[in-house]
Amino acid sequence: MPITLYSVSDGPPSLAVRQALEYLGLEHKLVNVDFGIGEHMTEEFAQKNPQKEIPVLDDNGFLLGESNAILQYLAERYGKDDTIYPKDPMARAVVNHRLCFNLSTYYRYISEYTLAPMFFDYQRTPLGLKKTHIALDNFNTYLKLLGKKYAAGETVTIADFQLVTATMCLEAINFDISPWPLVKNWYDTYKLEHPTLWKIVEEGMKELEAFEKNPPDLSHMDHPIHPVRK
Ligand SMILES: N[C@@H](CCC(=O)N[C@@H](CS)C(=O)NCC(=O)O)C(=O)O
Repeated sequence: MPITLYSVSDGPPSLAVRQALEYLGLEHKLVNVDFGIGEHMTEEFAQKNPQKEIPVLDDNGFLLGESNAILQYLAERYGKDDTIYPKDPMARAVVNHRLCFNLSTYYRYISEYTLAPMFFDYQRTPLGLKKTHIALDNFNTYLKLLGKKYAAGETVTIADFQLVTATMCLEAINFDISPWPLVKNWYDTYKLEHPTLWKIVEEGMKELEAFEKNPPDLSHMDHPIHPVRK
């Protein structure tokens, strides 16, 4: 049985995992989960992921949620070498640090500012903007301290897959990242050096760009957490 990924076409965590599948050359089936109709909130989906979140990996019956865990699993199980997830403890610690930073701060702040008001009844506030600046300041500093081409070293790792998808949310709302020159340079380099991976991300970015201009109508949704725009 091939690998199945339950994903959403404009979801940054899904797009991060899709880049790993592409990079590793893994045959897989993509099952699109329809966020708009709340397919991920059904009891059937909860059997796959009790958190009712997308993505979920199904590797021959082995079910795994949380995109960071999925990336780590795919790289460890299927990586031909250890480039995208180094075995050396210090190099791996830096990758893990970036993955944690993305989950706790970078993607969190960026998605709260960019995506939440796109889909739900939230506003972009000065506090949200401040947090986004903090996220970018932090990442710019990490790039400076490391002094390498990519987020955790000279070559792309699974951390870049996440950080790139988070950064594209800013591009989708036409947010200028040039005041963070190292982030901008890293992002541009990634697009240039990894066009096939970037294409996966870009497709999601275009969808978000369209939603930014024409917000989706989710008024029918009964969301357990987010206020729905009526
Ligand atoms: N920490 C999770 C987050 C996944 C996540 O938040 N996915 C979004 C779609 S992009 C989702 O399923 N949200 C559920 C909802 O808003 O109802 C991961 O990295 O996999």
